[in-house]
Order: sequence, then C-alpha cells, then structure tokens
Amino acid sequence: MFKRLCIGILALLFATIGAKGQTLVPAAIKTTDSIIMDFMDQRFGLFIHWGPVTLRGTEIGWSRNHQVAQNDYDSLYKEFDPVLFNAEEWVKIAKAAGIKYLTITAKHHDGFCLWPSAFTDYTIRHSPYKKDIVGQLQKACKKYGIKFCIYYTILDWHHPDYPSHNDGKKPQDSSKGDMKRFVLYMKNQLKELITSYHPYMLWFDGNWEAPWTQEMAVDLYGYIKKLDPAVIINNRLGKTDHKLLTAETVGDYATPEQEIGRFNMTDPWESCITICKQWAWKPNDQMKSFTECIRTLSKTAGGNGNLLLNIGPMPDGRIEKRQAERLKEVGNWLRVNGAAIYGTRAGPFKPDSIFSSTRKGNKIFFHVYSNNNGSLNIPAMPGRKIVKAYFLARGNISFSENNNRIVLSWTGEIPDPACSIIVLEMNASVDAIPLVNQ
Ligand code: FHN
Repeated sequence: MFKRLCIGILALLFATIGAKGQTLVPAAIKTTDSIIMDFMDQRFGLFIHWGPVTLRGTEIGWSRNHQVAQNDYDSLYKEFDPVLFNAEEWVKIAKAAGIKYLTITAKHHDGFCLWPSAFTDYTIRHSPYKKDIVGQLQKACKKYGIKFCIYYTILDWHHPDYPSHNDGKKPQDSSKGDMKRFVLYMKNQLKELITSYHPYMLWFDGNWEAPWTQEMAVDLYGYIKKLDPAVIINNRLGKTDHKLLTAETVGDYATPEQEIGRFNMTDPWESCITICKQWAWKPNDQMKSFTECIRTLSKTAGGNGNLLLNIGPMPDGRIEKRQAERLKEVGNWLRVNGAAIYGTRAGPFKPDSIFSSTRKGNKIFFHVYSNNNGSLNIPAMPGRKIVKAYFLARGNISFSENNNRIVLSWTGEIPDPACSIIVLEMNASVDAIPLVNQ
C-alpha cells in the first residue's frame, strides 16, 4: 500500500514536469472538455478595451511613457468621469450584434482597475465617476443572458512591485520591484474578481516579460481553479506561443491575435481582432467594413474557432454610433444566418477563397463569398446523399450528384454579397465524417 502511494505521488509529480523540464498544469485540475465545448459553441464574443486613457485617444497601456508622459497618463483617472456610461446600453448593443459573451479589460497594462479593488487606490472608486464598471457590466450581462468574462493583465507597468514599466529600462535596471509581493497582489485581485463577479472566462494577457515565469503561471492556474474549477482560462498565462496549444501551455484555448486562426479541428482557439485599428478608442480611427466583419466571423467559424471582436468605447462612456451600427449590421446578418455559426463545427471542407464550411447534425453550411457564376462544384461525401439544398436567406437551389461530384446551382445573385449561406440537408449526420479533400 505504502509503495503504491509513493508511486502515485511520484506519477503526479512527474505529470507536472514536462519532457523539456517545463512545469506543467496537472491534468486533474484542467478545465473539462464539456465546458470548453460549450465555450466553442458560443462562437462570437465582444472584447472591450476601455479606461482613462480614452481621454487622450491613444492606445491603452502602450501609450504610457510614449505618446503620453507617464505622470500625465497616471493622472488621467482623476478626470475620468464617464457620466454617459450605461452598462445595459452596452449589453443591448452586444445582444443586437448576436454576441454571446463579453470580455472587459478590468485591468490592462497601465494597472488601472475598473472595479473598486481593495488592494490599490488606482481604481475607478478613486475617479470622479466612483462606481464599479465591472460590477455594472456583470449585472447587465446576467440580465440579458450574455456570458460575462474578464480580461486581466499579468504585467502591470504602474505597480511598484512589478519590475518593468515600459519606460525603456530593462527590468533589472528599473525600480527594485518584488515579484513575490506582486504575485500575492495578483492573487488577491483575482480572488476579488472571481468571488465577486463569477466570470465565465478569464482572458489573461501580458505574459511575455521576463519577471513572469512558467512556474508562476502554473501556480496561478491552480490557485484560480481552487476558487472556481469551472472558469475558462485562455492560454496567455504561461510562456508559450499564444497561437498554439502545446504540452507546456498554461490555459485552455489558443488566442491568435489580429488574424484568423489556422484551421484546427482538435485544439480550441479564439481570434481576437479589432473592429478599428486601435484596441482602445481613437478619434476617427479606421473601422472595418460590414463585409470584413462578416467574412472574419465566417472564416473564423470555418476554421473551427471563435471570434472575439474588439470595440473601444469613448471617454464619456458611450460606444461610438458608427461602431454600434456596424455591430447591429452583423447582428442582422446573424439573425438570418446564425444557424451556420452558433454551435457548429468547421468542415467537412477546409476554407478557401470561394467558401468556408461549417456543420451541425445532418446539415452542412457553405459560406459563399461570391456568386461564383451561379454554381458550386464540390466532391461528393462518401456514404451521404443530399436530401435538400437551399440558401438560408431564401428559396431552394438545384443540385446534382454524379461521378463523385456535387454541383449546386442557382439563378440570380447570391442573397448577400458579403457572405451567403447555402444549406445541404443530408440523409445522415455529417458531424463525424472526415474532412473531404477539395
Ligand atoms: O498588449 C496587449 C494589447 O494592448 C491588447 O490588449 C491585445 C489584445 O489581445 N493583447 C496584447 C498584445 O498581444
């Protein structure tokens, strides 16, 4: 008995030290597959980067010590008074956009907290606005059935215990810093956020600087899981490539940024992409067209990933009218075509310039991006026959199957030049069929 106990402890210990000697997350505490699958079913989230820096219209975190002098940047909170902030308005805009989850920058690299943290005075409570932004958003999300998520940066260029301040000096040359004390600060704040707001997911960021280590990441993952075993955690806690999931990853899904992630039927991933150029609000920033937004969402789903589309609200608390209108256009498209996005998996065809594909049950959804001369010629699927073919937005289309090819044809233009959905209802489930070589 004693011998078996020792072997078990050694196995557990070994399981947390990888082949490369990297500290790993013990499998026993990882987020369950069913929770991750639920996350991947959501497909479409809203990212919100916001803070006192919007008073300058420059990039959150990054413009501190650069476009905005450090003292000026760090004093902005004293004039930050978003009197037109209305959490329910924001959430209604998200709802109208077809958004299923919302991720707010509770604390970005500048260290300012949008909730009244008890562990620092650098919070919304000490601004003229005073009220809890994170709490109001969480309440509004609960009321309107949108999953509430929190972005939390690891690096904190404002905090004296964090040894790097994005001021051009190397950590070892800058202020003394005290990572042991800083990690305790992080844990105290994360306990506040988890126990007060119960986020569906935690979106970590800022894991790339030297003071933060893989060991700290694995320890923090375990600490969070003790507070809430079900909370989803992105892959930006550890020191691995955020585009990938590897054995050394600390986190539950990959997070390609400002690009559509690679087609991947095994590892969960979410692309975070800005609707404009800047993450935080910038006056007259260039904004993506409706077509760009829809094709980004379609190609993300066609790659088997989620899209976290970012907006930057203004300093007075409003979301720019043009950004709200763009989101509403996306929502209008989803009201007609959402069955091809929500709860689907990619395939059985890989995306190309003409179409992407998603599937659910006995339906295959072809996301077509041009009229393609009124037809689509694709390989037949072994063991499956078409029962019905139609555009989701309007009537049936013709189909023929012979010589292992399927030809779909239609008259007139496709219903939506940005992206039109063709549905093939098959004679059996297509969820598990292997990818078809085009
Ligand atoms: O530095 C941040 C950046 O400001 C922004 O928050 C993005 C969002 O994914 N993440 C970091 C850059 O990778």
